[in-house]
Amino acid sequence: KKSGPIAICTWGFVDANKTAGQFLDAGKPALDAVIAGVQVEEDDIRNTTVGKGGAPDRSGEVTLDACVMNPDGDCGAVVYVKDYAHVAQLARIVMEETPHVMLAGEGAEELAERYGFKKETLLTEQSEKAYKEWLKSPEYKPIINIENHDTIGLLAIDKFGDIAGACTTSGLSYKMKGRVGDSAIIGSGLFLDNEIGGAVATGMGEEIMKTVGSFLIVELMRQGKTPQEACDEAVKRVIERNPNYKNFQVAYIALDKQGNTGGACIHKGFTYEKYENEENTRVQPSHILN
Ligand code: SD4
Repeated sequence: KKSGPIAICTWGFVDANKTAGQFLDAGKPALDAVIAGVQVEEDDIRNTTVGKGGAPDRSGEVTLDACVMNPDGDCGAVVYVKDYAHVAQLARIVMEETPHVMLAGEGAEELAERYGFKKETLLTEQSEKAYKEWLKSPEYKPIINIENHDTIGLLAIDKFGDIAGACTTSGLSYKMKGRVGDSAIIGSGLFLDNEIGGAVATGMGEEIMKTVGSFLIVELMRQGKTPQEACDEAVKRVIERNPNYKNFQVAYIALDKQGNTGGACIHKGFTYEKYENEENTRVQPSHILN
């Protein structure tokens, strides 16, 4: 079966996923589609976990992490980026225009400036207000499902059958200064192999990194598991090694080269979007806890 175009993304990001799907339908390469898709959320100030409007760290600063992968297996990532919202595109610049895979902080910001990215304040009136409220009793307690709006990871298969992916976030709200999560870590927040398929993650980044979740899923698919079976196994890996799993969310979605998709999470409430045959639908993944 020849698959594609297909786009899937974490959480309820209908507009982002449709944008990616429409790029694919227009014959654009998967990498263009995933970046255009996630940019919808990087620009949406209502999303408190991605780009502009993202929650700050506990010192009040918004810092973004993102990565991308293309069908050739090339990848790029940026971490701890201030003042530039389009970090998935910036990760692409790292991939395509530098000899490196990952740039952090000032170095990444200088690259953004050099490539004409728009410099802007990422803290909004709303996110500043929420931060000031949080400061009144500053407790670090990541929320499990932020109204089905959170980090966006997007995977796509284009008309040529090639797979690309992107993942972008402001990280966990009120994280420690300097904290970097899974979303920019190739193999954790995102991994793909154009021969096999791809996976992206959302939720408690520390747990995703400890189990290298997205890489695990792709390798399980390589061994013959379906995307659904592979996602289930990756969630199982997390809960087996951490008895505290009731207190955090981890969710994965995956697709294989044939266009099959799957998703799994710890806590019910996470969903993913799937665009195929010019239609976008919401999919309920499997879950461990109600
Ligand atoms: C992180 N995984 O920085 C991201 C945050 C996230 O649902 O996905 N929240 O750990």
